[in-house]
Amino acid sequence: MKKWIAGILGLAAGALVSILIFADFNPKEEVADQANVATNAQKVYVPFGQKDEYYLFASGGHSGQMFIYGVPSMRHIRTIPVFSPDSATGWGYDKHSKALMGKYSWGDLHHPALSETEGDYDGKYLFATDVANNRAAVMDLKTFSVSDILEVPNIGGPHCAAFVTPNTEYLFLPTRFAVPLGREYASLDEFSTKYKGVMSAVTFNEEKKKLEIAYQVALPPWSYDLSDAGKKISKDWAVMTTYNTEESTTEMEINASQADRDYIVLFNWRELEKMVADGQFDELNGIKMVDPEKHKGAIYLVPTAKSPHGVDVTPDGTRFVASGKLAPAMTVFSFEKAFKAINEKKFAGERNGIPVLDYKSVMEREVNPENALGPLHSQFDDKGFAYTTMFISSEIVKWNVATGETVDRVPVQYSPGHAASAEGDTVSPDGKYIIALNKIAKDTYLPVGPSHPESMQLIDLTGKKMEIIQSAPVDPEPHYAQMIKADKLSPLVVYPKDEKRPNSVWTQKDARITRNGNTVEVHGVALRSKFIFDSNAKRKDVISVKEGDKVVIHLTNIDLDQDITHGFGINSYNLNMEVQPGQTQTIEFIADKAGTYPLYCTNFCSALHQEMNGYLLVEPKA
Ligand code: K7E
Ligand code: CUA
Repeated sequence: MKKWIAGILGLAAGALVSILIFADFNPKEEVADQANVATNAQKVYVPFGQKDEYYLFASGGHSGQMFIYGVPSMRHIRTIPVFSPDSATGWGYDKHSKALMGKYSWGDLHHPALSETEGDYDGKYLFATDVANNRAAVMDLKTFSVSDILEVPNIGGPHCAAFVTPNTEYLFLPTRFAVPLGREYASLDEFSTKYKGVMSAVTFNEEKKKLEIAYQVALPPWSYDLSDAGKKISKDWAVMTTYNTEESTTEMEINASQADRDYIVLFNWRELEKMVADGQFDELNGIKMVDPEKHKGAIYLVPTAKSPHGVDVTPDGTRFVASGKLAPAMTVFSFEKAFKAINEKKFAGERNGIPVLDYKSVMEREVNPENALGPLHSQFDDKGFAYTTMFISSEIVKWNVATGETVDRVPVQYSPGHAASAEGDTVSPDGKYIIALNKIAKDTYLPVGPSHPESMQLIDLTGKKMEIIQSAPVDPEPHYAQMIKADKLSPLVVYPKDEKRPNSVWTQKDARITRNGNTVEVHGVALRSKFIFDSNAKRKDVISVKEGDKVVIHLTNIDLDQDITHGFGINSYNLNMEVQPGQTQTIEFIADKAGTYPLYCTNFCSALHQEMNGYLLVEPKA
């Protein structure tokens, strides 16, 4: 009986809903919408033979990789393996990448940063850091591959990186987790005295293609969050947010949000550089460590709304904008006001020996769009507008930096972390597009089980209203991305032939196998469609070794032809590498399993690719 009544009520409710829907239905609007869909489709359609206008370099989060998309098509073009192995490219298997990966097999890549010249992306290099295992990486945009990975000692989780200074003088790596100085054992009861939030200044030696640590700073044991480098008038400075200035050591979810205010750390890296040159540092594990309590004059604190997440410097370098995360507001601060307070030594006190500036004397305005919740990160355009992601209310809010006025908002699906605007972190953003990097896709795409992909939504900024024109599912996890004009990059077509390159072989007749004690060294070539390891042998595509031998295989791809990549996999030896046109790669292993092992080209390279194989013969020990 009850069910029956409920059924009738349900039907009635359904009818009411249909009436409301039909009452709302306007055929004209429907037609207009279709026209809109068609225009939007045109905006993102990149016809065959044409290329996308921008590259988007998107963080792969805990996949450890870097994803590359074309904008506006939003097509995934390539993945650059960085902190995790990748059998498709042999990353983590060949000698070079294996050495760079060291003992780690995963990473958590949060923030890509393009190299800059005069505050503009120069298209030369791309940096990234690994929160999981304290590493920094640099990719060369000539080859779209990693040139160096540096493990940074003394730190715990460089989350707030990488961001570069206007001429790529430094990339700074502030950390999420405080650890005891030198990462010694220390009880958490000694958190406030022994633990530190260590920030590292890393430089890139372009000639050697190496990352190096210039110095570190032993900051108070707080969690440092998103950071940004200054520009123009603030070019010698950088800012980073903090949370857990409560210094709690457990149940952070509650305990790290007690105080009404946390801080923005404002630091002058030119001053820090001078201090280090003047010997104002202690040495720890071979690294110059600056203690701001002892050496003053470079670091200041600006109080801000509790537990901020992002802080972003405006393109003209005059302001920095902090986003509240827990407070529903963005706070705009003035660099000029901060410099004035610092020059006049007008401080509101000290915290852990670091001067605290007076909030009111540095703050320009608090921006509080109605019902907007969970502001995380801001991007900018060329017209003085900021675009802030609202994690909780799932939208992007466009507002005027100079007046604080909200001008537009667009709902996104769902919960955006960062957004990335075209040339957004430069002194001259393009203002054409912004991409919302959403944490949750829910019902947006074909379902693939309980967990769904994340999503990116492309938003057109050229009209009066922001308009979503494309959406793409992405693998975990889009934290941040940078969008650069494609014509700023000029990638190699083939690796240039270089006869002096160590272990390279450029003709079939120079291919050889040599033995030195227990080491067998192969200098081979790969070409369509064969391997030649030993030009004098009866079977030129066979490598014969003895069980227990160390085998070193150098392989040069002598097809100097666009996109003719060869692979090299050894059946059941868990080895694979890729050799791009003109490249020499090396793989090293111990032949610890006797037997017969087919080897083959793993990258489809010609009509006779399937014939491109040979054998590794491992003769058993007597
Ligand atoms: Cu906001 Cu790691 Cu940039 Cu993710 S962080 S969202
Ligand atoms: Cu070479 Cu397939």
